[in-house]
Amino acid sequence: MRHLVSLTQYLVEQQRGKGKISGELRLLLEVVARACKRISLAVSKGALADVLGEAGTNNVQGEAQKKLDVIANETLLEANEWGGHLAAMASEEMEGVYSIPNRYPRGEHLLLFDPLDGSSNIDVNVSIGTIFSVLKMPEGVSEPTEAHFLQPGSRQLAAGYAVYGPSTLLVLTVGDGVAKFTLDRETGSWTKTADHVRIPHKTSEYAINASNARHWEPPVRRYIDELVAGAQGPLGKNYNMRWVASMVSDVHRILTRGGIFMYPRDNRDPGKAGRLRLMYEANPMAFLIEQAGGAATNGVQRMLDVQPTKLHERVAVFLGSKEEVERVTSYHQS
Ligand code: AFP
Repeated sequence: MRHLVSLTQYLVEQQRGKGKISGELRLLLEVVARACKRISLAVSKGALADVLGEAGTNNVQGEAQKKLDVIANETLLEANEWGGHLAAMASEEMEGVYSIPNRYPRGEHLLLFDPLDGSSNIDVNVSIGTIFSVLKMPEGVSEPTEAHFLQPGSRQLAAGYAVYGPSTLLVLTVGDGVAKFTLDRETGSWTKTADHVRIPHKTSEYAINASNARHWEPPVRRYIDELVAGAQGPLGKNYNMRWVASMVSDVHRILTRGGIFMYPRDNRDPGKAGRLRLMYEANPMAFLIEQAGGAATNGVQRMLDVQPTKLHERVAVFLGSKEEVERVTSYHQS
């Protein structure tokens, strides 16, 4: 029988064989993966379990919360608060930092997550996901605050996402490349189905919400015009476009077959640097993309070098196949 590698075995290898992660980080990742299984179960029940539609509340971003946003957030909090592997958590769905309650032991890690990314797709049965990022709690700090989370993405110890699609997948990096796991619903285990994933440097596929074109800044308009010009244009080849409006799904496609994903800042709201959040969307995805040989920038600098100033700050995102990301970034710099 073919030897199937489970997530646990992969993490034990990373801990004991390669010394890439600590025992506490291994426990953290296993707990997060287990929480994603529970979220996947809720998502898959859909209307049968009354998990669709609005929750009737707004999140810190002022966005109407879906019932599944709240369920996913609570699932991650409840799964992670008692294990002793975390000092605190932060979520797209919560304004402030969630410190581990005093009745539980505290660990040395910080966990950030977008519990359910792509919420606008829930009610139309399009793939959605969970994005997570792990940082180290600074030494000698007893009470974690927002300031302790404000570390550049290059400090991440691990990052990943679950995508709740035709199959439920977990895609993870601990700094030793990118591994993909498929949820085996018969055994309930995450089974490794790909390792050392590599993104092609070149691509013919791009992802952007083209309805915002009139709001884009000149470098983005120039780049998209060149893509649309195809073989007759300066890039000399035809391109295809995809936009799922679920970052996890678009990034998963890019990790699987290449492409470039863009959510640029636009002039709809000059105070906002785009729509996506740095700490729990752009940074974890940037870590994965770089580990797979791609590139990720905010248009002018490497994403993982951006110094955060606020927990929920937004950032322009250009990530995917290295050649295309470097091209559009160079247009911003020229
Ligand atoms: P929701 O979670 O509110 O659906 O937002 C999803 C998202 O943050 C990201 O997953 C998508 O790439 C992006 O927003 C889609 O934004 P547009 O709806 O403006 O295309």
